[in-house]
Amino acid sequence: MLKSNICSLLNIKYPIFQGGMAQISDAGLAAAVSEAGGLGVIAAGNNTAEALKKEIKKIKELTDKPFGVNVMLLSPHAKEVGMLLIEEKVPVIITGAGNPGKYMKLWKEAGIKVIPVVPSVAYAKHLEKAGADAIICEGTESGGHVGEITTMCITPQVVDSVSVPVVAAGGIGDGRGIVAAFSLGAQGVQVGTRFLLAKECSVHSNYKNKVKNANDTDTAVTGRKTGHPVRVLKNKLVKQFKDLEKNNAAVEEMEQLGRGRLYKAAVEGDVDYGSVMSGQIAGLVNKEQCCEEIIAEMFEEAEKIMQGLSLLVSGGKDE
Ligand code: TUI
Repeated sequence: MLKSNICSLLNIKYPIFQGGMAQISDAGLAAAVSEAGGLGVIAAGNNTAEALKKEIKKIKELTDKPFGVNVMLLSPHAKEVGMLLIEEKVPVIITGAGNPGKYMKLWKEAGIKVIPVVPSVAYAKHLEKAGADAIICEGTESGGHVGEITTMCITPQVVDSVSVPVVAAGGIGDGRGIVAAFSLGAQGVQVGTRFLLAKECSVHSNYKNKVKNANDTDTAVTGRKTGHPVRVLKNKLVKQFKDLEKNNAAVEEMEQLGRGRLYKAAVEGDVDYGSVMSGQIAGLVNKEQCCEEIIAEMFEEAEKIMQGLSLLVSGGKDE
C-alpha cells in the first residue's frame, strides 16, 4: 500500500487530493473522495461565505472523514470565506490563484492545516516560512488558472527548496502519473481533470462529454495578457479570445469576454461559448467511474508500476 507522510499529516488513506475546481467541486464530489480515502475538496471559487456554509454543512452530514476547502484568492469574497472557515473549523484549507500570506497566522492559530498551491519555487519558500503545512506545486499542464512551469520541472525544484511535504499537481490522470510524481520527490498528488468524469461529479453532462472526447492537443491557454491565464478545452470562445489577442485588444475587453464563462459551461452546459477548464491530461481521461473506483484503480496501477521498476533495478537473471 502506497503511504506517505501526507497520509499521516491529514489522516487520510491514500495520498491524493481532489482538485478544488471552481463551480464544480461541491460537497457531493468532495464527500465521495473523502469517503474513498482521499482528501475531498470543496471549491469556494467566487461563492459567498453564505453559499459555502451550506456546502460545508452538507459535507459534514455526508462524511466524518477529513476534507478540505479551496479558497480562490482572486474572489471578491475571499476574506469573508477565510473567516468562515475558521468558524467552521474545517480540517484543511487549500489556496489558489494568489498569495494567502495575510491569512496564514489566523488559520494556523485555529488549528487548520494550510496547504497553498504555488506556481514557483519562490512562493513555495515564502509560504513554508509563513507556516504552510505542505505545498502543492502545480504545473502548467493543469486546467484552470495556470503558471508557466511544467510539473516535471517544478516538482523536484520545489521538493529541493522546502522541508514540508510536497504534493504534485498538473497532468496526473492515472497510476503512471502518481509514480512520476513520487519519483520527482512528491509525497502526494492532486488530481482535477479525472474527477470531472466521476459519477459523483455534478458538472453538466456536456462538459463531461467534451472532456471524454478530448485529445492531447485539445487544450489552450487564454488570457495570458490579463495576468490570469486559464487552460481550457478549445471551442468557439477560445477562437474569440485568440482573435482579440491577435488584434492586440485591451485587457479590459478580454476580461469582459471571460466573465461568467465558467458558469456557462459547468452549470448551463454551453461548451461552445463557455469556459471548459480542463488539464492537458484530458486526452487520457475517458471513463466515467465512481470516486472509489478512480482512486483504487490509480493506486493499484501505481503500486504495480513501482514493483516492476524495482525488479528492473535488481537486475534479475541476466545480471
Ligand atoms: O487556482 C488555481 N486554478 C484555478 S482558479 C480558477 S477560477 C479563475 N477563473 C478565472 C480567472 C482566474 C481564476 C480556475 N482554476 N490553481 C492554483 C494556482 N495558483 N495556480 C497558479 C496559482 C498561483 C498564481 C499566482 C498562486 C499564487 C500566485 O501568486 C501571484 C501573486 O502575485 O499573488
